[in-house]
Amino acid sequence: MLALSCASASAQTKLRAWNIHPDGYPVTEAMKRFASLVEQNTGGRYQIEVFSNATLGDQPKAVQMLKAGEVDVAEFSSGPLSDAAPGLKALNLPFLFSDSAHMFKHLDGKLGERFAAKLQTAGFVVLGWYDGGGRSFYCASRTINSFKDLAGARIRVQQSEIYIEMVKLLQATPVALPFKDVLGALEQNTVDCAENNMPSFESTGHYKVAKSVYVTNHVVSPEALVVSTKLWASLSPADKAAFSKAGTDSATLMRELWNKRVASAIETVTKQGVQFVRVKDVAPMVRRMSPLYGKYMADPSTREELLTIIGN
Ligand code: BDP
Repeated sequence: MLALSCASASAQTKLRAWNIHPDGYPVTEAMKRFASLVEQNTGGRYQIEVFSNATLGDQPKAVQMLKAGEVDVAEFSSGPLSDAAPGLKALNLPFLFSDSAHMFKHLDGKLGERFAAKLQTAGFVVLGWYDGGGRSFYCASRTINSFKDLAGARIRVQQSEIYIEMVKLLQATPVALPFKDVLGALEQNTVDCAENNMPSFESTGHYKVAKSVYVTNHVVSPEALVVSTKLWASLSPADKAAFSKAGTDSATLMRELWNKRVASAIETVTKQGVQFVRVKDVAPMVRRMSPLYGKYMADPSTREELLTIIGN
């Protein structure tokens, strides 16, 4: 008995998971489900502790930590992830996907496998594609009736090259800040605007300061549940299958929770007086983004995927 319990105790591996969101957020709840399924599917040999609210560091740092195998599991937005795996940049191009269904049509198929292969080469093993939703601009100090009203604004962006490029093309000033610093920056008027999906706009409290949303859905992009290649290489084939199944199941849960949270976030912020202006015609904004399309179309690491998405 004693020998048995010692053997199982020593065979237990504790893993750390990085997460940027708070409790109750779809990403957090799906990661917790992933952790409990891994534990269950491996007979308790793997235990994952989810560290939420970016307590282990901001996202660019966590991307590097995961790549180096210093954390084992994480959930990343495709913006910061694409700085470590440039082949992913195609996924962040504005107006590429019309909505999440269009995006998952590709990601749940061959294209998802191709992106996952690129990520694996860069140190990240994808176990599930989560929904990053559609991102729109919102401002504290101005009402936006056209994308031209964003010109000259200081717009907070993720610490990611493609977002910086996008905002420059709007003739605005990109201010790259960690997620947790955005509310303070809006309050202190060191930025005028930010952009995000509705669940993050609501969960962070940005809506309390930024009351004007310009609904562009300019980026519809995925997020990825990943484990380090270091952890992956240490798993037996049976444990790999157990982790993969847990990842797929957690992504299914995430997407369900996401759709509900988008609806409830819009309801909450509307009650709090947020005004939405819907973009009437995206064509002028798309034209403004054309240098980005040109750049990534000419780039051999993104071209083939872009052509596949554009063609379907
Ligand atoms: C949220 C993403 C999160 C990003 C954040 C941001 O889920 O990963 O860090 O946006 O804008 O929607 O920084």
